[in-house]
Amino acid sequence: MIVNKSDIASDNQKSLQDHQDKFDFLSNSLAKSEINVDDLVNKLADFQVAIPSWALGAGGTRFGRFSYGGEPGTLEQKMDDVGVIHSLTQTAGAISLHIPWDIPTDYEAIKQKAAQHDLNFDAVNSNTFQDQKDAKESYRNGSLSNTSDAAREQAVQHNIDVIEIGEKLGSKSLTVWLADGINFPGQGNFQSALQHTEDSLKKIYNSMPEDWSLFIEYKPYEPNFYSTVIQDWGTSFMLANACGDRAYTLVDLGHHLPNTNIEQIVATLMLKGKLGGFHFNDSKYGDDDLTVGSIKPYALFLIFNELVQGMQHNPQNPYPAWMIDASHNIKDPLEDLIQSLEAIQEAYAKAMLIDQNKLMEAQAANDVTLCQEIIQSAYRTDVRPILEKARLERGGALSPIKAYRNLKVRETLIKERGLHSVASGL
Ligand SMILES: [Mn+2]
Repeated sequence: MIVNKSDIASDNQKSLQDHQDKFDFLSNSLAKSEINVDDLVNKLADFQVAIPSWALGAGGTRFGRFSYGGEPGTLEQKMDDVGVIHSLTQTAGAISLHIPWDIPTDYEAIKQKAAQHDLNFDAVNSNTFQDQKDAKESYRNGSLSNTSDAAREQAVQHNIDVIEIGEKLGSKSLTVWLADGINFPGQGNFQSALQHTEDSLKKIYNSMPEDWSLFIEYKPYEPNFYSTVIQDWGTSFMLANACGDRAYTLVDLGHHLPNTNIEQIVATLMLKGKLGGFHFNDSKYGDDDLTVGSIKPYALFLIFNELVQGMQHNPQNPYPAWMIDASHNIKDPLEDLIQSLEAIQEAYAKAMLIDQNKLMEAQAANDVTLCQEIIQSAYRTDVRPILEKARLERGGALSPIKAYRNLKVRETLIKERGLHSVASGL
């Protein structure tokens, strides 16, 4: 299914005047604080977040999975779904492929599909957290950290294969997330597991083309519940440094223990030029992969404050690769992704409203109350008219969720693919 610009434009008509009134009011009041609204609109319009190929179907837990009608059964259909989201939001201009779930069979056709939907190929993701059919070695006891030379070699080779697939599509980075770890004290040796992981990552790093980057993701627990080899940002940072200049840490919002100060991690990594990628989601208790901004929107805003500052003042840090990494257990996955994109843009826009000069003055004067006032005044501003404007100018929907429903996207997908289609991979 393709959502046409003309259909979106006619759906926008109903709320165009309302949008204009709200936008004029907001831009007038922001102009008094010497904020350039056009600049904000342009920055938002340029901000593109990748959608992973595994997020277009219903997710699930180890207890069960409730599939959603009209799920994409092929990579082509997944790209069509990202195309729908991008048409409506104008902020999902990239797809991140998971290998081996989404190996293209016809590369030219896939590249054409991407061009048709105006999508780039973001980081490719390897998978050594489950055994593949006919694989010689098992990852039951780890992949890059496995005590078996043969298992480690197989895992390294898989990552090299993923890089080759990514190269054919125009990707420029590889994301490695390892499930490696142990469930019981004494089950494994911490030092040799870490050393094996470092040695394996170096082999992968040295196999990358010169214009590629390696992103090393961390996670404190799950699937292992006693120890994870790459458990935190410090371990990832250390491994990235061991690999080289083009290896970076990847921060996934859900991969932290409760109450971790993620904004401080972001600031530290950007100062050191090592924040390569960022995965968005939200969580209440653990890695529960909820819709971005649904639980802790203020924390997301504080994180964006650091990201904005880092993007402005840390030329040593590359522009990060953005991706949504969430699981949609009961909501329509496309609606969930649209809501996430809106929450990301909202946090980004609000962070750009913070008067950094005034904040620095207040910090220098140790005026704690004023510091808080400056931050919270930005957070309390309703920036949604700016988001609407950014979408409108690029041909997107004023309200993507309403347009999605008015244009009967899910009903059409069910008609095209059937009620019982199941997204491949999950
Ligand atoms: Mn992730």
